[in-house]
Amino acid sequence: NTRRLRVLVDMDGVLADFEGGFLKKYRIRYPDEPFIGLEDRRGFWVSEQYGSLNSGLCNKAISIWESKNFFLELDPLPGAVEAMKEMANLENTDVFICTSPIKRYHHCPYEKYAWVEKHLGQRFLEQIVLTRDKTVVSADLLIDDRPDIIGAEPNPTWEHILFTACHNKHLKLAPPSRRLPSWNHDWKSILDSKREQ
Ligand code: UMP
Repeated sequence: NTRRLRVLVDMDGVLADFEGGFLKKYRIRYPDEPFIGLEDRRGFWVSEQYGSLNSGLCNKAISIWESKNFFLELDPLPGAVEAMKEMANLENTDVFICTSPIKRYHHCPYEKYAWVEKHLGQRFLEQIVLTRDKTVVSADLLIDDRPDIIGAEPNPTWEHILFTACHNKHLKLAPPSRRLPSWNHDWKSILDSKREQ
């Protein structure tokens, strides 16, 4: 009589190293421009913080993730691939990758699928949810590094677990909000806390 647990896992900043991949390619393409070290990142939007350095840098930042192979070539974050495979093999557990593609769609949606196939295997292609609005997707948990997840549904079914990233690590969460500091921390206990409720 156990109900299955449904977990949504975000991709950029949780499974794939968007921030590291961005900074590396930005510095190669714009070696004479200023940049923001990962320890100085604040706020979810990379483009906004670069734009605050000087206005031309907003579009230069955007040009990086709009380029072919940006999303495909992101490295997995430490422990992410192992955790996803383990989570998918847990009893009574359904895992979905829930990710928002950029609106310039020429490369990003294709490359997200290709990344999942490359790092997680073909069977994970069944588990992908591409949406710009995660509030309309129902689940018990959403593991995501974006602090403010809002949309058309004012009362999402999921509990948001904030995955720690360079841009959000200084935020003080209001209780009862919870974090997952990395995939090397005890994510299974967070799942277990939502079972049989
Ligand atoms: N993104 C931007 N601008 C930024 C930072 C990220 O458009 O400054 C994109 C990259 C991802 C998406 O495609 O936003 C974030 O999606 P989620 O991690 O919320 O799924």
